[in-house]
Amino acid sequence: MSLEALHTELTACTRCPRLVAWREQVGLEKRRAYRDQDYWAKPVPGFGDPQALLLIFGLAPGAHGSNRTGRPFTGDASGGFLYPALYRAGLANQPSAQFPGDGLQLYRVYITAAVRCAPPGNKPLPQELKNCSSWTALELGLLPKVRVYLALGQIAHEALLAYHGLRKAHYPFGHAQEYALPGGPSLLSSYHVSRQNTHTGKLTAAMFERVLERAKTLAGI
Ligand code: DU
Ligand code: SF4
Repeated sequence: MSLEALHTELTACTRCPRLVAWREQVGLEKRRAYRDQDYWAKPVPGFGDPQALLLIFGLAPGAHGSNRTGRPFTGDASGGFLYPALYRAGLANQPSAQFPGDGLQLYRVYITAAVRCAPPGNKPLPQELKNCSSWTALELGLLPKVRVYLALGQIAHEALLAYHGLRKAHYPFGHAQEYALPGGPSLLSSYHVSRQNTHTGKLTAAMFERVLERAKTLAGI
């Protein structure tokens, strides 16, 4: 199966009833600034280079970000931090990410998330994480060159451990913490790029730049 075929199947997924209801409700109610737009309001497929060496693994779509635009981290504050950082690191051709078709391209990087539908309060339930892990398995299976995972936040970190059948007690999450997973890629983790972290100084641009440089070194980019 190709990534395009997978993404077509994915966008029809209705496995999590709570998330189906939420993604659609947000898409109908909208945020005032976006009231003239049609929200995507479906599962959000991954984006980037199919030959990626580095996989950036997020938590879930933002209600008014990728749940609106249909592309990971596109159109909200998280993406407004992430994509300029990727651009400065030489991993993207432009710093801005507004909507699919804006010309954005990633180099040697692919972005997806643990959960592909926007969850209330940005908090997926354990069952929802489990449901979406089968899409993770399919998507990662189509990205054979990935050498490094960059997990954004503890939930993403633990979802990748679960995917590899590893116990989270043996691989605790920490900012800039890294592990060589047995038989798998390296796992490097960062605080999530959410507004909550970037606007409070918990995650600064300099901190994230160092993590990206480390990810590039580990991946051989
Ligand atoms: O149609 P395509 O060239 O396979 O690209 C699909 C999609 O992926 C497009 O929106 C650009 C993006 N992409 C990328 O970001 N980096 C690449 O190296 C190749 C494709
Ligand atoms: Fe399907 Fe994942 Fe969305 Fe659940 S979160 S409905 S498994 S795409």
